[in-house]
Amino acid sequence: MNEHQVSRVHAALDHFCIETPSWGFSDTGTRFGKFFQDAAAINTADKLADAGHVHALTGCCPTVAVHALWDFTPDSDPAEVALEAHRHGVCIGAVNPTLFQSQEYMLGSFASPDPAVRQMAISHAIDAIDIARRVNSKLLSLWFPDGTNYPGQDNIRNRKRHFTQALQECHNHLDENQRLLVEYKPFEPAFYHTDIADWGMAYLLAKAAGPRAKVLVDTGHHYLSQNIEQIVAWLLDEKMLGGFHFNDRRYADDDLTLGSIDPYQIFRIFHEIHGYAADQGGAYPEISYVVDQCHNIKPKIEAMLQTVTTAQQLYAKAALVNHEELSKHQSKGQIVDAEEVLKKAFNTDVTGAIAEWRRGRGLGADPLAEHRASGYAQDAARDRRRRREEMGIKQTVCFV
Ligand code: PSV
Ligand code: MN
Repeated sequence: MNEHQVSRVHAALDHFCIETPSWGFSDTGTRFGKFFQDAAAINTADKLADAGHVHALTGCCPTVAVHALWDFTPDSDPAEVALEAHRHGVCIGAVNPTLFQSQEYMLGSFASPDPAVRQMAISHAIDAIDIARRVNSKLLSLWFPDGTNYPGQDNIRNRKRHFTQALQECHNHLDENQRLLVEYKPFEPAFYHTDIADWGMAYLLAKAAGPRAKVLVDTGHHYLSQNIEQIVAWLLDEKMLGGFHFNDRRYADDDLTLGSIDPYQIFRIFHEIHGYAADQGGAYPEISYVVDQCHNIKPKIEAMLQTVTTAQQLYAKAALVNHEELSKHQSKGQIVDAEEVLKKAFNTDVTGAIAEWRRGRGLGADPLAEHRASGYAQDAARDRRRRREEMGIKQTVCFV
């Protein structure tokens, strides 16, 4: 890599932050069960400690996404949670209302046919906006389980209108500096139709909700072979891209660690973002990058570090695309040369430049190796095993 390339990598890393999810540090699994780890977080304080540790090692994860019902009990003081985060060197990021586990939501939340349930869901989302305000977060991130399981089960157009109204109501409660993100998903847990099934539906609902509503792209929430970078390009062009939930998948919403299956796809997504910024004279749009993964058979922190460092690498590689050369080839229809511009950037080894960037910030060159050498996981396992015993929690553990 020449000096110019190294400085492009450094400039990209200087502004690239990725938020870790509180739920990525606790025991999670699939619907077929969980495999327990002693070192997994028991409570919100543990999750924030783990998130702080990941940030201390990587220097690029200063915020933590939280889920309203998982991280805030009805009697907990949000300001205390924010303080706890600060104690670990991080801040609270996106606040996610939890609209998918209460029994009332069997037929949906914002789109439930029962007006009382719709009201309950809206009140919970408004409470989450209040939590966001009190923890100084600018983001309310909304995902809904809503949909139906059988043809004829409910009126799809009515449900769409319920969503529009409810999102408008939420939008009315936002502060000037807060934003609302609408996430889409084609199926699961509803299997006949999902109310916000794709980016077009999320786009229309966000538009109808108000100017501070944008679309959130979860990379796992697409049908196989869908061109996600095209969706990203369109949303960027419409100024409607609000954020990402990053994970990888082989089949559907597999929630695997980022880049484990298809790193080139994430590179192509980042390329669209760098290309857009280049067209805007180097100004990057405000995009929230959040990890959303459920690594149930990898040690939690190691999996998080893998995802974060992979995101940095791919973001850095995509920053190396030579846009002038690319558009020259594009305008002449030089397909092979145009594609080679992307491949050349993707195949560049950025490891040295990233290590240098880390050293410049007083960080170790290899976060995973640093983590393993730190003994953090062993200490957490010992402490959390003892606390679980004291709490009367008995579980067979698969590994530390
Ligand atoms: C749903 O599959 C989802 O992607 C939403 O973003 C939730 O908030 C998250 O997963 C919870 O695991
Ligand atoms: Mn998600």
